Amino acid sequence: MPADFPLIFSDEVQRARADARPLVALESTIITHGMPFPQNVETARRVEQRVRAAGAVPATIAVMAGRIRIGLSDAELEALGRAREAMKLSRADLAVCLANGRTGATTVAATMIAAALAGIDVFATGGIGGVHRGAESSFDISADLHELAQTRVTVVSAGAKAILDLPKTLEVLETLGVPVIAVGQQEFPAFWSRSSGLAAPLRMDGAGEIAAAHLMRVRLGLPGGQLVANPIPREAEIPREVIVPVIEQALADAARQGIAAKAVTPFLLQRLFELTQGRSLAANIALVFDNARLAAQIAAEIVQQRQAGSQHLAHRRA
Ligand code: PSU
Ligand code: MN
Repeated sequence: MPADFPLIFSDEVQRARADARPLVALESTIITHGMPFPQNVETARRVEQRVRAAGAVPATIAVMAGRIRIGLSDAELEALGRAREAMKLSRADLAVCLANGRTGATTVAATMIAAALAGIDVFATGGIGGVHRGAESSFDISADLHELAQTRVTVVSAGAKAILDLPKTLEVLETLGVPVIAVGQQEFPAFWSRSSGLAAPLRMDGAGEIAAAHLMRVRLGLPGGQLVANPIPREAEIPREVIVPVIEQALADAARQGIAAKAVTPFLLQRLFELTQGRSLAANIALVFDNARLAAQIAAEIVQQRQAGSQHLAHRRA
């Protein structure tokens, strides 16, 4: 990478790279646009701790003052969590934000781009963006889906948020050739609920298998990532029959207020928080923690399997 390339590693991430330790990328839009202060900052720190506890090194990604930052200090996390003016960056916005020297939070799409540039294989988040309800007239389909089709990062999520049109989201992912892998169950999970009523196209039961599939895609030269859909832990879930009517209410409020484009997802999350008296946020935090753990295990497996593979090859060549 040229010296003036706008990508900066934190000391912790730099050391992990030097020692070839497993890394897990974390997004920042969930901090700036997905959760209220101060729970956002506290959650971001605790997510990092979960990654460390599970044997990997966390790399929270954001753009600060025109540089892509791979790994943030505590003070930087706090500043981002308090920032009111941070841009919400997807693929389309990233270069403009950098060129203008501005600060912004990376969505799933932009975090995948940054992780790939930084050589990070695995990324943990809450839920990905997808096909919004009414997309047949609004055309609102998250750029996250196209990113999964072209950037080689394994994304650990709790499925897609049930505020979206989940059947259409799965159809688009299939069209784009993105493997959608439910973990430990046949059903595609729906973020706050373990169940969506929809079968996931693929199922795997552990980090080792998911890592092997990631490495197989590399060997085949396939671009694009994998979407891992890890159901929310049982004790934290909001059952479907409880959350669905609340979602209908939030969607009706959004329609009445004419909320559109980038503002839709943050508006709905905030409205659900109010309508459930904070229960949606508690569930969101619990699922992100569990995704951080699973992502760390996958990242560790990828490192191990890669080493085992190269030893195996060296042995065969000898
Ligand atoms: N999931 C969450 N909270 C969030 C998001 C996802 O639990 O804030 C963010 C992610 O950054 C995702 C983005 O990439 O919402 C999708 O936004 P849009 O639908 O505008 O593409
Ligand atoms: Mn959108």
